[in-house]
Amino acid sequence: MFQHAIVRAPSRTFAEGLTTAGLGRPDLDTVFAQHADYCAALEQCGLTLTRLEADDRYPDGTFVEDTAILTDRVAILTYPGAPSRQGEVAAMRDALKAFYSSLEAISAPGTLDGGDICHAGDHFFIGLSHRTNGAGAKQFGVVLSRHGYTSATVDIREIPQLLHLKSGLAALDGGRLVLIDALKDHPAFRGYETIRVAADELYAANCVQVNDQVLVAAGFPRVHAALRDRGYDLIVLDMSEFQKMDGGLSCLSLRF
Ligand code: CIR
Repeated sequence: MFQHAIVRAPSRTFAEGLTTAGLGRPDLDTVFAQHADYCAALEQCGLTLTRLEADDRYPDGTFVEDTAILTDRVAILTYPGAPSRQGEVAAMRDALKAFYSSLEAISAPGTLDGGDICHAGDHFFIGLSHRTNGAGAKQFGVVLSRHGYTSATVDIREIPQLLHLKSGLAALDGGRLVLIDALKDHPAFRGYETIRVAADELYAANCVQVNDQVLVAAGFPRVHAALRDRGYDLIVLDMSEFQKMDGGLSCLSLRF
C-alpha cells in the first residue's frame, strides 16, 4: 500500500516545456485545474501529499516522476536526459531526505528519466530511450541488484510514439501489464498476463494503480472497459493539457 506521494505544482512557464505532441499550447488555468483534480484523486486513494513549490526555471518540473525512483528499499535520484530538466533533481533530493536515510544517484555520463522505469513486484523494466542512455540504465541495474531487485532493459528508441517506456506500459498488481501493441512481442514481457492497448488509445496505457484504484486518462473507452472487466475501480481524469506536453498520469507524482 502507498501512503505518500510527492507532487509539484505546475509553474507559470509550463507551456515553454519540452514537447513533441503537436497538440497545441496548453491553457494555464486548465493546467492548474487538472493538476488540482489529480492531487485530489491521490488523496482520495488515501495518500498524504508532499507538495513541492513550482519553480519557473523548470517548465517541466511538474513531471516529478522523472527525477527519482522510489522503492521499498532505496530511493534513487536520476540524472534526466534533457539538459533543461537536470536542475529539477535538487528540490527532489531535499524532499526525499525526510523519507529516506540514504539516497543513491545516477550520474553523468549516465542519464536516466524515471518515466523509463516500470516495476512489477521486485522486477524492474528499464527503458532505453532518447532520455535514458546505456550508461544510466547500467548504473540503475547495478543499484537494483545491490538491493535484491532484478531488471531487464527494453529498447524503445525505434518506437517513435514513446517518449518513455511508461508512455506505453504500466504494471498492475505487481504482475499484470498494460502495454501497447508495439511492445507486445518484446521478450522482457514474456509470461506476463497483459492488457493490450491499441494504437489509437496509446495515451491511456500510462495508467497508475494507487492502492485500490486505478487512475486513467479520460477519453479512452476501450482501455476503461478492459480495466473494469478485470475488476478495477477507475478514477478517470482529464489530462488534455499534460498530454500536450507529452506528460501522462504517472509523471505527475512519485508514490511510495
Ligand atoms: C518532457 O519532455 O520531459 C516533458 N515535457 C514530459 C515528461 C513526461 N514524463 C514522463 O513521461 N515520465
